[in-house]
Amino acid sequence: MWAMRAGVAAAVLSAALGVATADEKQGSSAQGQTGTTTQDQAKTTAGEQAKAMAPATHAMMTPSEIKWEPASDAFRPGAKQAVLAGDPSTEGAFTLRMKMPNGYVIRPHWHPTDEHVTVISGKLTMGTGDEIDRKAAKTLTAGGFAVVPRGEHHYAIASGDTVVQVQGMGPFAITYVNPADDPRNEKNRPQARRPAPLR
Ligand SMILES: [Cu+2]
Repeated sequence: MWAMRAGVAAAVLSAALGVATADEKQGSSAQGQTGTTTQDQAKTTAGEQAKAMAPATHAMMTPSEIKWEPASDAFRPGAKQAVLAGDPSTEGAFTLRMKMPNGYVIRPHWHPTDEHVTVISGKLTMGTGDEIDRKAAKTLTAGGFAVVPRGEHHYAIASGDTVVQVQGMGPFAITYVNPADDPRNEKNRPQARRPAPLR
């Protein structure tokens, strides 16, 4: 669900174009970390290992010190985001938060990496599949948690002002099941239908 500072947002969006590659890389490094097999570990390049093992940058913040910004243009207008740790556009662990207004919907989508979601406040109704099905979905209140494996199609709906924390291994990207739901597609943007101002 998620992204980022301006520069990071661009990188994450471009990462969406290289989903297969990112998926492969992530798959091998994720398996390497859990020590599944030595073969998998051998596939992990030295560079990836160095990045994965690099120490995190120290950070401590009160809730009021978190700096919010508009969510990336991969999301419909109205959501805000804050990257708390790491850089979702590159390899390595990241933590971000997303703030959504009441009724905000993230249409069915998937990510090239696993997504860990913790509800901080409000309510998030989540479900899996290619269509939103509120009866089959589950509503998570503050303290609720979900893991969405990479590639799994899922969706989310906020009830009340809602903040969620998203953690995972980058590069993080979002692909909508239905391209018509992707606000990055020029024709889906409301402003694209407005005439250009006369000069
Ligand atoms: Cu998601």
